[in-house]
Amino acid sequence: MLIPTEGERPLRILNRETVLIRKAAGKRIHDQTIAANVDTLFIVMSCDQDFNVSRLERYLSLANQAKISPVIVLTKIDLSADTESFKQSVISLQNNLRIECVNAKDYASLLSLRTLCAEGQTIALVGSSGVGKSTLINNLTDSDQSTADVSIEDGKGQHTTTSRSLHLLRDGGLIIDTPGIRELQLSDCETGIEGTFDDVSQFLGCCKFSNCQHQTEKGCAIKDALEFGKLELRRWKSYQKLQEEQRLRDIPKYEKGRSRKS
Ligand SMILES: Nc1nc2c(ncn2[C@@H]2O[C@H](COP(=O)(O)OP(=O)(O)OP(=O)(O)O)[C@@H](O)[C@H]2O)c(=O)[nH]1
Ligand SMILES: [Mg+2]
Ligand SMILES: [Zn+2]
Repeated sequence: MLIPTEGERPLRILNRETVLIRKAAGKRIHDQTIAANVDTLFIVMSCDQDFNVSRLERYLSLANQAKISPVIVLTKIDLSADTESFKQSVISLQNNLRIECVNAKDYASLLSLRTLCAEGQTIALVGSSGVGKSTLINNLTDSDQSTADVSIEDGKGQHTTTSRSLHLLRDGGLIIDTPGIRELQLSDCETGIEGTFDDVSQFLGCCKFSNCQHQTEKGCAIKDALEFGKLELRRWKSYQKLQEEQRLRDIPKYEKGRSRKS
């Protein structure tokens, strides 16, 4: 971990060019900055029961909102009999999405990730507890972050990393370890969601009625797209869920009950 030594003072505070923000856990609505001036977001997910496409869509929305290049890092390929099927589920999510399948414990397997680790590059890691974020850091840097085995019963991590930390990559760049987040709550993220779901957005605004609710209306472009197999139902539902969360986030608390009933 990079800790300023005695006598070292910040020379300059850089402007925030990119900011990763999430909604903080808890009842009160407030934002929490995860990291700033990040070039690449490693979205880490393991090839086991942690794997979840909807959660990946959440993380992709976060990256797209911040205009940070996402890389999906699928870990624990050494423990999976069918890495290819995990990879195939990810490929369709976004055009030109970079996917790297690794054994985070094996340095040789990280060769392709290292091309992103050069001097001048800053990387942040996000993903559930136990997927191997700190293991990756330990192999890409000279740091010694604590790691711990996942639970035998449910395969979940133990929330070993409890705070964010910045590390110098052996290849010259910087990398930020973060505590595991299982249920990422998006902050103001409408543009990021639209960007992540361009298969959906291409039909929005194409319905006959401009106030179409995409339910039973005639001339609904979304309904037609679903019916004719041009849009996947899971993607549409996932998009709706994220946008609904955005809508509720913007409604003051006392109105939320009313909004759900109506
Ligand atoms: N076999 C195998 N084990 C891995 C791999 N990646 C991580 N592990 C193991 O998975 C466990 C959890 O790894 P961590 O690096 O602590 O996971 P983390 O994402 O940092 O977890 P939190 O700090 O709790 O958020 C450790 O026992 C690692 O050795 C991998 O690619 N293959
Ligand atoms: Mg960790
Ligand atoms: Zn419609």
